[in-house]
Amino acid sequence: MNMILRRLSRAATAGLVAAAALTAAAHSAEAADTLGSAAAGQGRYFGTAVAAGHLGEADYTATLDREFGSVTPENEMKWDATEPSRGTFTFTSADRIVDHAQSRGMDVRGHTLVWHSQLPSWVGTLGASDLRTAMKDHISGLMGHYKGEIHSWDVVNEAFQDGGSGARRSSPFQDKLGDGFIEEAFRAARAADPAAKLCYNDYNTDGVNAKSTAVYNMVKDFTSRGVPIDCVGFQSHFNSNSPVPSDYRQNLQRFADLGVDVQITELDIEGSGSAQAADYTKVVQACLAVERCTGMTVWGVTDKYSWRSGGTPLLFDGNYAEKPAYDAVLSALGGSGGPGEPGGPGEGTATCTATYTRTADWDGGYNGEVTVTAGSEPIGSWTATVTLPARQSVSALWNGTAAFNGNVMTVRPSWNGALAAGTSTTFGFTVTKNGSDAAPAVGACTAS
Ligand code: 9MR
Repeated sequence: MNMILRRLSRAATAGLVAAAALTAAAHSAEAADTLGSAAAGQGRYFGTAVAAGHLGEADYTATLDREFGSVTPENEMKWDATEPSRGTFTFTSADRIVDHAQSRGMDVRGHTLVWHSQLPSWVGTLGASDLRTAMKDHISGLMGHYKGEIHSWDVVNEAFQDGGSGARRSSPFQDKLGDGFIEEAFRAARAADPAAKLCYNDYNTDGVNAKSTAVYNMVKDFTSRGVPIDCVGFQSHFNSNSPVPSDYRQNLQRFADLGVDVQITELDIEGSGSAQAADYTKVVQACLAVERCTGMTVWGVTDKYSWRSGGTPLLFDGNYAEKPAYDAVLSALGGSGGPGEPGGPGEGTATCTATYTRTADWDGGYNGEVTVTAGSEPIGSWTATVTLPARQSVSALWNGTAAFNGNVMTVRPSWNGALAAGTSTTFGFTVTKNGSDAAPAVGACTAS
């Protein structure tokens, strides 16, 4: 059953059936000139966190409705908001967001079922057996209310400590139920809404590190034992203390290789201008390079309502103007108006440069690396040529695809074609010397 049909159960009671079906159709017919439609063209969703309290602001909803294909209630589905006292559920604010999204054809991410924070105090007073029951009741009550209406749920959020230990974080759940609370939560979630993707979500797990490896080991254990888990969420809150990791893509890929989807769930990057734009490009390219990265969510519509508003980490400024980061994301998603598209910023002026360095050397061979840098306009793709000295041959190539004509190797991007203005990517290759230690010549870079 598709999402629109499944939505009818709760939407019907609110009298929204016709509107939901009609606007969903209209949404999918839009041209790919918005974040949501460009991402959809790549088989991904592009979403944002939403606060119910801002839905009355015309510019906020206009931007939300135009640009995004998925929404995550920023606080409205958390335990303190939905079950402030035991057994009494309140869905007013969350329903407002879900109804708004559905009436405009947007999908909804659920955030979050079991978390140590924004937890009403009554939960912490329960003994182990009562707490287990309360946790399962919370999951079934909340998921049941939105059954069939949420594409992915953060079932457990932030259960691991920061730092090198890979240990679980202290919480009422961890302290009273032990490590097993996580799988108990996932099993209860599968029973409550079998159609929803069930995710584990955390922060500082975006690169390969002790914390992400601890989560990785848990997911590996779950998949090997048949504990129901479908995806891992990477919050991706970045700033100068916590920059976009250089192994971000590799980290997403190693989780995907376990057989789960990966999602970027709370993306924001403090900064401004082209540096911020370049970081956003890296994140989008990493997701697009991983087949099982099914979508991205930024943690808010506008800088002025961000939890880190001082760091201006989002795609729209406080007046809802598109920032360079917005252009970079749209461009990386291949949206129209992007590089090389009619009317796009790169049309006719896309340029790049390529520079070569030898990065490793041994008796019989060496590794070369070429850095491709976009000029003053964003580029959608590039081509670089490397001419090898006589006798040398290439035995391996990474971050690019090669075609050979005699001793000329023409390299095109594999996943790393789109570059924001002034930003770079690299490809590398291993050469067998066959008795020649001469350097290869890197020819002109062409961009489109
Ligand atoms: O953005 C949310 C902010 O409005 C709340 O005050 C805060 C309270 O804990 O939670 C923020 O969202 C967090 C999310 O739920 C989980 N990951 C970290 C997010 C930023 O703190």
